[in-house]
Amino acid sequence: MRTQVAIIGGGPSGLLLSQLLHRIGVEAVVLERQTRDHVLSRIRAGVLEKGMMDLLRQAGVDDRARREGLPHDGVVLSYDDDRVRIDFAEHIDQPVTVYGQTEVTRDLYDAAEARGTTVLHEVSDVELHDLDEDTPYVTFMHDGQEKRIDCDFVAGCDGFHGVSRKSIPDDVRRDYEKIYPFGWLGLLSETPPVHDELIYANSGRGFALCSMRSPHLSRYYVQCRLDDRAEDWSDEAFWAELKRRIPSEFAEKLVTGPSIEKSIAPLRSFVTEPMRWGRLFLCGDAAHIVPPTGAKGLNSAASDVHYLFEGLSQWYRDSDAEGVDRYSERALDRVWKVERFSWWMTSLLHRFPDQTDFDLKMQRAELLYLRDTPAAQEALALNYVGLPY
Ligand code: FAS
Ligand code: PHB
Repeated sequence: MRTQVAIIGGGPSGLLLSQLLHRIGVEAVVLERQTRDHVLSRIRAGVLEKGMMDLLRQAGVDDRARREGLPHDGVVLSYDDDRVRIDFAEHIDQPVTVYGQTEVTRDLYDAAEARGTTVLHEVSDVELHDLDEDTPYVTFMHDGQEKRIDCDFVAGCDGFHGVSRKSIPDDVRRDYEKIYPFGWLGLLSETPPVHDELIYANSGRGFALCSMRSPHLSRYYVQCRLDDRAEDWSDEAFWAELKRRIPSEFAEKLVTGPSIEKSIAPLRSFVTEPMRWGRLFLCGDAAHIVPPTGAKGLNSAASDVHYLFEGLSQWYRDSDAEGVDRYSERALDRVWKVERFSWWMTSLLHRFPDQTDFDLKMQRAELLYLRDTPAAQEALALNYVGLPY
């Protein structure tokens, strides 16, 4: 088999890139190790930056997101019963859109099917070859047979546990990592959200987040221990803990109900450099991970896809390598700013096991400074709604 771009991974990064390339007549094949249903069963991100919405429009896949997505002009941060609303409209007049990653991925899969772009599911043993040559190729197992795809480029969109990052030689690649001493226990419930905007809460018992997917579907998180298991938490225990962590005004009106999904995500900051080696380009979680506190994971995958798509377009349209040659530098410049914001939000809003009384005073002072300082609110708003590409 031959194609122009072999894409490893059928998550949001790989699917979005394949649909953008299709729009300009560049052929791509997506190799995904799971079934479509398995990919769609994952409950992950919930907030889309304008840049992501614009890319979905560019890919011709934004209809449902614009119809069903919820534009949000602000977000609430609280510290026990103190709180501040960050008003996006006041500072930058650019909303975010609350629309689940699951729905983004579903829309991308539907577009791939409607347009006949190739997504091979349940592949295994994917290996990347001759990446430092002009004629790279990919081998893999599919339907019980060994297959080979010859291509011009390989896009490594296969997430943190994929094969692509590890295909860059150890003496070329440098990894940067910070592991946080807690996780997030997430719960999805068919209940009305407790507030019409997201609430990020820092309390004496730890962090909590009140989010949503629609006016009838809520998504909540509480900071939990690394050795916690989702099955250790009854719904009642989750709701009781959430109520203790959010401001009492909201706790009193929280509508609880049975969980339809409950899972724990570990938190880490991670970046690999470079994001390009020869004809291989890493995108999204394959290259970097952020703690979800800044709602940046999916959105920074989107900015990678933007830079890579621009570079590939330049290559195929103008036979100009400038965009692909500068991909890693451009993508990493924004990635590190997003890593900083996600680390800062996580440090501001969580309780750490080794925190001293002085550390707690610093956290509280940071939140009160935010509450009382428009310039600080503007800085947070700029990062939350999305830095420019
Ligand atoms: P993905 O991991 O989504 O997709 C990679 C795909 O590659 C997967 O479908 C995988 O099956 C496939 N793959 C892996 N290895 C392969 C191989 N060898 N061959 C073929 N295919 C292979 N972000 C937020 O903004 N907010 C959140 O609340 C949030 N919560 C998260 C919770 C969890 C548990 C996780 C893991 C991530 C969360 N994220 C969140 C981040 C998440 O949204 C990612 O940023 C987003 O999925 C990135 O998309 P991709 O880069 O496509 O990677
Ligand atoms: C979510 O709705 O899942 C969500 C929203 C904002 C975050 C993290 C997760 O920062």
